Amino acid sequence: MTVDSTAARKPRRSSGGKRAAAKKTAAKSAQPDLVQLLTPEGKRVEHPEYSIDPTPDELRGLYRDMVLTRRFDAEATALQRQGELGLWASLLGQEAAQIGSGRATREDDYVFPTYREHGVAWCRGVDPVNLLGMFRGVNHGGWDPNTNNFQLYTIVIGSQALHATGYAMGVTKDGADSAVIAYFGDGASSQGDVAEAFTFSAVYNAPVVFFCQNNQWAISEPTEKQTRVPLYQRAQGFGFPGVRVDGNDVLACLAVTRAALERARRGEGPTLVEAFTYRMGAHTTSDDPTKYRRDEEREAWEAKDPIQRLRAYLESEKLADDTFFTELEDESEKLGKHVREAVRAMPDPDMMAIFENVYADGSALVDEERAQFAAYQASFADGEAK
Ligand SMILES: Cc1ncc(C[n+]2csc(CCOP(=O)(O)OP(=O)(O)O)c2C)c(N)n1
Ligand SMILES: [Mg+2]
Repeated sequence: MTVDSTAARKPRRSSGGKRAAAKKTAAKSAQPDLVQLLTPEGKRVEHPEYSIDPTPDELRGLYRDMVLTRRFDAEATALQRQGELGLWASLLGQEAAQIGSGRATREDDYVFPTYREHGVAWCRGVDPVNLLGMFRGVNHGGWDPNTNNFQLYTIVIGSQALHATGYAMGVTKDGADSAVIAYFGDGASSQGDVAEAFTFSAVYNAPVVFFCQNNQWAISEPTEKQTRVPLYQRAQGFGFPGVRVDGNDVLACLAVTRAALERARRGEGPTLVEAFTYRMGAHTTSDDPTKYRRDEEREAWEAKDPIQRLRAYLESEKLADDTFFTELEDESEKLGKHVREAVRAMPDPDMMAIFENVYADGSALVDEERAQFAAYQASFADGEAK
């Protein structure tokens, strides 16, 4: 007889009190271990490890960042629907995760994004119009990474975690005291690149923060298909701390990321931050989430909207008045109009530009391809079409 089956035959607890206690413990351990500083209703709560005391100006600034980012994102989606962009990956719902973590970075820190980090790009001072150039297909990336220490968007899932780790190892060799942050998603956490990045960053004690936005979906795959344990717990197996933060709480995201970056700067190595959030929109404009997820799920997350909860706090504490909200609305509309006009005015690139910047010193193969393409184009000239 096995120990387990003996245990199974033990009489059940008869005391109602004991049963209730056991239920409570089980319920507690099943709950995600979430760092939260602002409840979904907009109430400030304290956390013993992550205290933060932003000024009213800073709070209004975070709110403004989120509102403008959402407005820009909505304009980009509309532009794609009208044929002005090839594709758009919306950040709707993830504003707090991105603005909180983005505002935690220092100017000399270095950021490695995925393709959805429009809010982080905003915090780094990247011109939003440049983000759209890439999705319109008129440039090779859109911005110089070294101007704002913000790498180009990376579509190859998880690969930037390795780039960030290598960069962070370089920071240590340079003797600099800056830190690096790599963004990726719940789906990316299953990639080998991410596991390799965890291993290297841990053993080389690299000053890198892994910021995983768990938005519950990797296109149509739910997080349950990525992991059997909460994602932040993965870090423990690699030998560095992991923390789960309410990704719809901008204050908690700011505090947790700031602490992780400071830890990295002190030479204490990597941290995994799992921002527990939700992708309220489609994966990209090519996706239709109604095919694989229920409206009720989205509605439940809408009640935890990152912008609404900060607004509720600003209003209840009288930290912002009607003039502030009205002016911000005007500013949002101006931003939408500005990016729309700027995108439409973008000149089409020269057809041959695709062959530029492939290799720094050129390549015989690219030269051959360029010549072939030029000949093909020339074949369409008047009277010469074959
Ligand atoms: C190496 C690689 N495999 C597959 C894809 C196709 N792909 C694009 S986005 C995506 C899902 C990523 O999900 P997640 O990491 O959760 O990020 P999210 O899109 O939710 O922000 C996949 C599989 C890719 N771009 N790169
Ligand atoms: Mg995801």
